[in-house]
Amino acid sequence: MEKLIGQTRLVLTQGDITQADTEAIVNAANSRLAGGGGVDGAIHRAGGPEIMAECRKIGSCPTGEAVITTAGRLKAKKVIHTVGPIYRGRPEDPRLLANAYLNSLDLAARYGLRTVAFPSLSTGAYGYPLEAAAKVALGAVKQGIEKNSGKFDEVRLVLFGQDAFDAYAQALGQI
Ligand code: AR6
Repeated sequence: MEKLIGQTRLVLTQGDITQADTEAIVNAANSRLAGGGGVDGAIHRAGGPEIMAECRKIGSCPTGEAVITTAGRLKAKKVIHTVGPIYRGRPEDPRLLANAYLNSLDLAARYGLRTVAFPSLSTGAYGYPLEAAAKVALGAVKQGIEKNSGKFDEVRLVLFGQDAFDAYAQALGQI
């Protein structure tokens, strides 16, 4: 499923982001860049120890911001690590979630990475409700594409499972 935003394809797919053939893949990290479960665990396992070695040098990343490392053995050239909010139903949750997408796209644009794959940030261990997260995510991705006009060929959301895909498909119809 996809939608054209300017010259950029915004694509929804279902699958495992570690297999994505985009130039950059985004990791749903924690602010200590310490590794963990979910997508974070899968990316470090598939990409190998070089990624964690660079994360250690960087040290940390505040919620809503993004940092970049090698992608090790992955097909991607770079991994962008961003930190979504732990969902608590606070008014700042959507802003922090949007910032994670926006800052990741700004970083990709700055590095000349023209294709970027995201997982559904914050909707696993961090507990952000899927429907609400999908709206914020796609709104922020659209804004990030428009802000970095001409910098991306494709921005892809790689969704894990049918429920996540359905939530994003519905939100895509609303942006
Ligand atoms: N490819 C794509 N999506 C995936 C994959 C995969 N291989 N594996 C899981 N998902 P989560 P968060 C989906 O928990 O909520 C970690 O421990 C998953 O179904 O990975 O941002 C970090 O170290 C869910 O929809 O990230 C942090 O401590 C989505 O990815 C914390 O979890 C995000 O789930 C971050 O929590």
